[in-house]
Amino acid sequence: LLLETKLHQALKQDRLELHYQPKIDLKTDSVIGMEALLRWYDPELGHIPPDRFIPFAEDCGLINDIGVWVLRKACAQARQWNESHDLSLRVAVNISPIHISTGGFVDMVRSVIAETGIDPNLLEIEITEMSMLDYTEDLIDTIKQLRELGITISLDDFGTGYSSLNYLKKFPVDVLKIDRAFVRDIVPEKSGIAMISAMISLAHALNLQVVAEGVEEEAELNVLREHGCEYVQGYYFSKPLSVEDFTNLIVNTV
Ligand code: G
Ligand code: G
Ligand code: NA
Ligand code: MN
Repeated sequence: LLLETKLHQALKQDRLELHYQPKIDLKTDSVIGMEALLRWYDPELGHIPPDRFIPFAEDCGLINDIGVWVLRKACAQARQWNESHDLSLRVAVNISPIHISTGGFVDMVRSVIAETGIDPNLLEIEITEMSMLDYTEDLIDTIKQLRELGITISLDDFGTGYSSLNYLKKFPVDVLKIDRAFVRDIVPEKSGIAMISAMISLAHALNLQVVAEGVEEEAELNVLREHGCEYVQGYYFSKPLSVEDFTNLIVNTV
């Protein structure tokens, strides 16, 4: 209960923060967008990682309010960066399967787009593979409506946990994000390369683009490049950055 009260207050008092991790296009080696990642610092409890408080927020019913807050904040920030620096960065926001399955989700997104003035083509929504576990026709319909607005839909943490290739052909997504567990296995194991190569081929066969997460080593990057992966994220390029640090990055490199 203490944690719930604190999280609720942090949200109401605007004390949650978003960090942004650059996404790199391997064709041009340039930053083409960023993933918004939540950070929560509590004066008494210290830094609480999203791995801990997101599942908690899903359990206690705060996740939808958090999702709206994140979407608003990320869209407003992306718009500002794009306007100030004459860029077309696409911002990716993580949305909980609980939230996206809530009635009125598409209307909410539509109003955030209107309110922040973001170009919907520069907005991406990441949903985890978990969302597909017991999907409904309503969820598929929601995703279709979001794509009709111009929003990119990506399937996060692909290959972990509940993988079933069956849903992939039913789900109208644009991008497949290969989980960093697979990237970690690239070097030095040969079977790791085979897995990555197969995942990229599968994605391309389904007309999906591929993002590899958690790229830390040049050797990993080389394998991904060789196998036609389009985009990467990871510490090799940059960890998630505060607004100030991300601003410096785009000022200096984009
Ligand atoms: O930020 P970090 O790199 O520690 O992320 C840990 C986990 O928390 C990831 O699985 C990530 O998807 C999730 N996460 C981070 N920010 C958000 C958010 O804004 N909303 C949701 N639903 N999950 C998030
Ligand atoms: O689950 P999701 O993919 O949304 O979350 C991304 C998580 O991965 C965040 O916790 C982010 O901080 C973390 N991350 C991003 N890049 C790297 C990396 O290169 N290595 C590792 N170990 N973690 C990373
Ligand atoms: Na994500
Ligand atoms: Mn992921």
